[in-house]
Amino acid sequence: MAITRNGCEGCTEITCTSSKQVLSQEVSKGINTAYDRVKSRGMSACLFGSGGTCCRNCNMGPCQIIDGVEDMIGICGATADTVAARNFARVIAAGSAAHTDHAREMVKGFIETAKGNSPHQIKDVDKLKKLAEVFGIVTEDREVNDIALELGEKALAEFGSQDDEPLSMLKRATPKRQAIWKKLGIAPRGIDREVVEMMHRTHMGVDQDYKNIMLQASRCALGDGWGSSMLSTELTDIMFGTPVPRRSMVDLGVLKADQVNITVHGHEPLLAEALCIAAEAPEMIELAKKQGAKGINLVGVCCTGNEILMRRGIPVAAGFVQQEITLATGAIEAMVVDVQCIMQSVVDVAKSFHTDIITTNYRAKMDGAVHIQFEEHAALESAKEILTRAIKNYKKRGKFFIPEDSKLDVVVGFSHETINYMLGGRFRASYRPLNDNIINGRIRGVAAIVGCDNFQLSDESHEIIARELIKNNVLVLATGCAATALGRAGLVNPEAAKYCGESLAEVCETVGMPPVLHMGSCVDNSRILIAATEMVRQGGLGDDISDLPAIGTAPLWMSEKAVAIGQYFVASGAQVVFQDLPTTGANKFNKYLLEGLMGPMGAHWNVAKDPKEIARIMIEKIDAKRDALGINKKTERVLFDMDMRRDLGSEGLKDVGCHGPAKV
Ligand code: SF4
Ligand code: MSK
Repeated sequence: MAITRNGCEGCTEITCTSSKQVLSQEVSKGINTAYDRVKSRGMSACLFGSGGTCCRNCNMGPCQIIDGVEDMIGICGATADTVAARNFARVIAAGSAAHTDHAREMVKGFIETAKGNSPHQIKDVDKLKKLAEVFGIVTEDREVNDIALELGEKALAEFGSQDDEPLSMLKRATPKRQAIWKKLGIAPRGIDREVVEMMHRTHMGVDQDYKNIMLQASRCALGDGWGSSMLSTELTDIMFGTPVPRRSMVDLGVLKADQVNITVHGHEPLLAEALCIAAEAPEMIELAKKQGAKGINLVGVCCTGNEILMRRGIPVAAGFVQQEITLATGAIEAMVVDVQCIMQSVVDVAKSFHTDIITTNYRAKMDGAVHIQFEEHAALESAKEILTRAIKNYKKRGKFFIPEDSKLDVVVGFSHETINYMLGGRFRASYRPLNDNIINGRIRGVAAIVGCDNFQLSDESHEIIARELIKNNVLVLATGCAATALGRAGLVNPEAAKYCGESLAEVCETVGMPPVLHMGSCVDNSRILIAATEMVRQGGLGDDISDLPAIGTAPLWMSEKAVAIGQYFVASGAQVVFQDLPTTGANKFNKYLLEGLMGPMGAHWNVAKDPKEIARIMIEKIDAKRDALGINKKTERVLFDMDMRRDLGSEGLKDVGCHGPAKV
């Protein structure tokens, strides 16, 4: 039995039914997965690495520091706190860089769309105009594409801006938060600049004060949350459509025995959207039929999956931890990948089958994969070339196994606009009903469960936390692979109201919404920032995000992006709870993250290993905010009468394009 970095035994056991089913079949015999590798590693993780005190920032090292031991500081004199802070800040810089490079591609794709050089069009004109206003762009009496082009160009300029002016999107934050950023000098300027400055300040012999390092780490993370991630989400919505509630399915049972199965895996939706359009082209369907298939079944993996799930209702087969297992079904003709979270091992797993791994982005190639460059200016042609290669593999398919019963209904598409309409109705869209329900105690608070899944920690954590929260009347917002895991657990569905505490169940049943609202991919955590800010703006819950009875967790974080997200939540005033942080080897710095950030930021990190303990902390923090707001009084329970149902907007889901709670 392996001992993981947490010293925890046995948490590598797979609990997911569909994964277990696939791995128990003859077809997947001999396939080596990450679960096997974690088990066979047979040694504890390096204490210096996991505690954050191994430094290799210069060639006098690597230096392994032991906090409190005189001779065990760096050759240069760097202390454990400096080293751990530099390492932590570099994780944030790397995570922010990933979101930023993704966002830049989306903005460039948006500009090409505005110029008419892509198969896409501006779909959400209302949102375009609202965002244009944020950038000070005149919208009256102008062509849609004209406004979009100016917006795209202004947005692109913010990546490389050398001015000391704060990013335009920061204006969307509460005045109090903007004042905090200004006072601390952490309002991000150019998005790329903050990553560069972070890397510079963590170079040998530059910033050696952990508190000062965390100021820049916050600025860098805010440049991600309120800059690149928010730009990506908003421009993607404008171009591909802002998500509205729709039904779909998750888990490996969405693969189809008699169709060409193609998975799209990664993050940038430009390619996935083009594949969706191309897969409907008559000549592609005809080609599939010629190969003996009944059609083309495009399904998602990881966050590209979440993007097309949210906007098109295309099923998600798997989250991060299931990517190898998806291939081990033997039923995949091609796994088409772009950037981020693609394990190199998928190439090896695919070799046991007829499956092609198709890389599509010059920045992300893999030895042994087929590379077909996706060209945005010829998006449909690229997409068709990729599909053709995949379709032609269908005839080569050998033995396969699809766990057909493993597919769960989900209702997804909860953008912050949807939540607005859903609760307030089309004609009086507002967060007022949500705030009122929090104030009157029907909804105890709001919790975000976001981020990855991970082979080193129990894969049931998301579900355990979510069940505890909704049982205690806490509404859950979910993104990324966490949302997929919660979908697999049957919680992203209005019927899951039966697992809620009485008052949250009543709200969910009245509106017809799930108690876990799927808000999209990992860049879409910026939706949560906007939703939280709207709640503040609506009134009655304080004057900053830090006053809200709201909290986030990324329990199974794997990617550096999750730490960047955690830090932009904290620097925006929202507390977060993770299962571990690579900072435990540095006492003062660790304490600063877990307590000290409260002073300047109004929020801090929390750590708890056990999922039930995470839920307990989240509820405790929510209650503390309710106490501070003076809304934690026990109120007499009031049953919903017809007027209250109308107030809650029981027509909500219908308003945004669906047909009422029962038929969403
Ligand atoms: Fe060692 Fe200092 Fe160089 Fe880091 S920067 S490797 S602590 S000498
Ligand atoms: S894909 S970053 S494992 S959420 Fe966004 Fe999932 Fe985390 Fe990758």
